[in-house]
Amino acid sequence: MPNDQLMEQVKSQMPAKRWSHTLGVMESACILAERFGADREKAELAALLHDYCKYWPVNKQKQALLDHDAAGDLLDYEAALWHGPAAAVVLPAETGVTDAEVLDAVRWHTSGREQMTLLDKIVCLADYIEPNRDFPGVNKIRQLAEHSLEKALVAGFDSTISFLLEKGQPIYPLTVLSRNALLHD
Ligand code: DGI
Ligand code: FE
Ligand code: FE
Ligand code: FE
Repeated sequence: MPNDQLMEQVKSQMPAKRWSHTLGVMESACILAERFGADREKAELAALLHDYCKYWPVNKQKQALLDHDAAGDLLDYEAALWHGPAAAVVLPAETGVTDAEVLDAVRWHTSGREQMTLLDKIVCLADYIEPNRDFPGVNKIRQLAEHSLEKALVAGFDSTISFLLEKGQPIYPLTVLSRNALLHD
């Protein structure tokens, strides 16, 4: 378990409900790390940190991205996509966490990326299936996660993409590229 001080610091960034979600992602990430042979400590740490900036005002998220030259094409898309990349750039100064694998898993937890690492996959999938999650199809994704990280993640991205289509929202191109890449992982 990461130290109490770091736990408290993350907790202080978010409302109670998001903290429960974070604890759920930590629990699921540990289970998936054991199941698929990833570093459990790193999976748990990335899960703890993944939504660090989720409740920051969007202008603060945007400023963090700009200050670190990390905005890329993100500002052309929904603000819902900014919190992972923003966390990845602010966490070293905010928390002292500098592990590049952990920061990458945080950075890519919403969209995925084309060559997802084992750790990226575990954090992204844990975010979908943690025990508090309840959306149509989540149990199917949990079932797939018993055996295949990739099949479960494709189902996760499919549910996000369907939801966005339903709402008439833009789909971030990297989300589609990640989903397609996972089909032949
Ligand atoms: O932060 P969480 O709620 O735990 O989960 P998340 O980081 O995976 O997703 C955050 C939000 O981002 C979610 O409401 C759906 C949205 N989202 C995910 N992928 C895309 C997206 N929004 C757009 N516009 N395009 C995407 O590709
Ligand atoms: Fe998130
Ligand atoms: Fe996610
Ligand atoms: Fe999350």
